[in-house]
Amino acid sequence: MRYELYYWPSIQGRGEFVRLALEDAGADYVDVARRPRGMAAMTRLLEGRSPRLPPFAPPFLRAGELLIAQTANILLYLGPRLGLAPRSEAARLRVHQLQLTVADWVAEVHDTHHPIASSLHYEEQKREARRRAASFLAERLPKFLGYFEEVLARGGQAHLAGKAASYADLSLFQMVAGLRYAFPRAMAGLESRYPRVVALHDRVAARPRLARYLASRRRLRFSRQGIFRHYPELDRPK
Ligand SMILES: N[C@@H](CCC(=O)N[C@@H](CS)C(=O)NCC(=O)O)C(=O)O
Repeated sequence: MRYELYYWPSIQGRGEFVRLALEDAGADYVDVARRPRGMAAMTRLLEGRSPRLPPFAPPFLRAGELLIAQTANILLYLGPRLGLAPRSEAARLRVHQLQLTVADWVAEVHDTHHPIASSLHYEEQKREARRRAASFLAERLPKFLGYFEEVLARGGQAHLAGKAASYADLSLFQMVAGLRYAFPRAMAGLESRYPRVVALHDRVAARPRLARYLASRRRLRFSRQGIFRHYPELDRPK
């Protein structure tokens, strides 16, 4: 099966959670919008008269006849096919639950720099962003990190869902990597409290296919266009 991933071509964004799974598995896939005329193809699917259920927003995935949107939903589908999901239904639901928690976390990270409206520039909501980021760093970031630390502690295994890695582990890696980029001072101050999360990040980064991907040009750089943005004034004060 050759998968077609549709996502904005110049940012990691939410598409990166899907890219990581495809790359880790060595799957055959096309990052459509990064190809010539790919953006037009993506726009057609978003704005054209078909399919019957159009995606609301990227990322979305074409897999044969299926067109699947919503990051966590795409990963729910891909997980078992890429060897990145546990076998039992109960364990798969647990991984999906963790992925939905990551989705909530991602939305909160986005809101640190765009607390009022995605359609406004950061510069037009700087004051609100400062307040939002301060509360995110003081309250929400420790709560999310602490939650995943506790899940790892209770599981007592190398990964969130047991011995083997799942797509939720890859996503947790991406959260740590993105947060380190966006909030280097806050993360440096917090990380020692979450040793299992940090160890998981390192374990995922060392997975052979992922390590090759992360060092390749296919891995887009973090930037001020994506979800994780570095604005020094939003980070913890020096
Ligand atoms: N809940 C969706 C959110 C998708 C989403 O917000 N996509 C962004 C890019 S990361 C977008 O293009 N949004 C356009 C819009 O919301 O109008 C998911 O997890 O996939």
